[in-house]
Amino acid sequence: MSDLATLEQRAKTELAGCNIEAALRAWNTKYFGKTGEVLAALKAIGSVPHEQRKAYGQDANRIKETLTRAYEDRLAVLKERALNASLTANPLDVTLPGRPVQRGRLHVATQIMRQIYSVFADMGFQVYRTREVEDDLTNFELLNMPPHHPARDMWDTFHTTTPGVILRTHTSPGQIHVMRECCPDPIRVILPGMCYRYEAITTRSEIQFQQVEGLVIGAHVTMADLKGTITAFARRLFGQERQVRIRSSYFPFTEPSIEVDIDWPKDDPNADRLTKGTGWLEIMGAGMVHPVVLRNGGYDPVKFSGFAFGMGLQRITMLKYAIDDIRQFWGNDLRFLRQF
Ligand code: FA5
Repeated sequence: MSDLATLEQRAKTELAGCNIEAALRAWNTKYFGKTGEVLAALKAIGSVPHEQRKAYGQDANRIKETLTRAYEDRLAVLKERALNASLTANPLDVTLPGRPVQRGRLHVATQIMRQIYSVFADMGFQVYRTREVEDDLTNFELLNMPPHHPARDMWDTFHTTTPGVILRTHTSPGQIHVMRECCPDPIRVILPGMCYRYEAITTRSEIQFQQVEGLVIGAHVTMADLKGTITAFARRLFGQERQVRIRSSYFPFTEPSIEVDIDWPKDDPNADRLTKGTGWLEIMGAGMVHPVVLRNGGYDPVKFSGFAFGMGLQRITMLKYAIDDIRQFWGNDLRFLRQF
């Protein structure tokens, strides 16, 4: 009996000294584990002399219950203490607003591309996509530029390891693809896409840029239709106040050929630098489809005529927002991109 009293006292003192949960669990194993002292005391009931057995048994069971309750109480105290400690160490301010989720947006070039689609869709144009990797034949020869034609100098490009396979220098080879697919039906399409040129990068010229080609083929298509279409497009995209200038030019695949400029915003301090002092920036080349090209596309130039244009998407976007450097488009600087 005195052993039981000692056991109870010792267990209680040790329990009071347990200040962390791990120590408490070790205490529990020591007294209540398979070989624990409390279980040993209970097992010993059978070997106690008969006359003391009842009192011993009652006492052993009472100690078991007292210590179990004391253990549970101590565990609850330690858990609460640990919770309070973690709350004060890492205070959680539930009133703090959550971090805003970053929202993506369309690149400014894509936004303008979609505006261009919508302007031409209203004029009855369909979008036709063609390849970026072209053969020399379609990029040059079928557009009336045989090998060694001096006009090829205007469009130096990147070559693949397969001879005659290049990255297209303009969207004009798409004219051949769409004509061959649609012939002899009339055509009214735009062909958007990436172009590549091996040339010096400047504030107005990149080695990679997007163009939107236009092609209209029909029985009585005239230069007046081309002029009307381009002017209507420019008014819709830039507003009534901006000016459109049409100059005569030369392309091997159109005859006659023109180039189209838009006036740079007058109040922009970079106007002189970007327009080389002229006040204008060129946005496209255009003209009446050359009879050789019509024939290469399968159309009889006696019965059909057509116009084509190829505009630079980055130049158009620069003009719209007075962007002073074309390199911003692929620079991936979020400070630039977030403005649109
Ligand atoms: C052409 O590419 C002709 N294929 C356009 C054409 C199509 C003429 C159909 C007649 C009929 P050009 O090289 O001028 O032409 O380019 C057309 C437009 O693309 C330019 O006006 C300009 O807006 C844009 N552009 C040309 N080179 C670059 C460049 N390096 N960086 C950015 N934009 C460019």
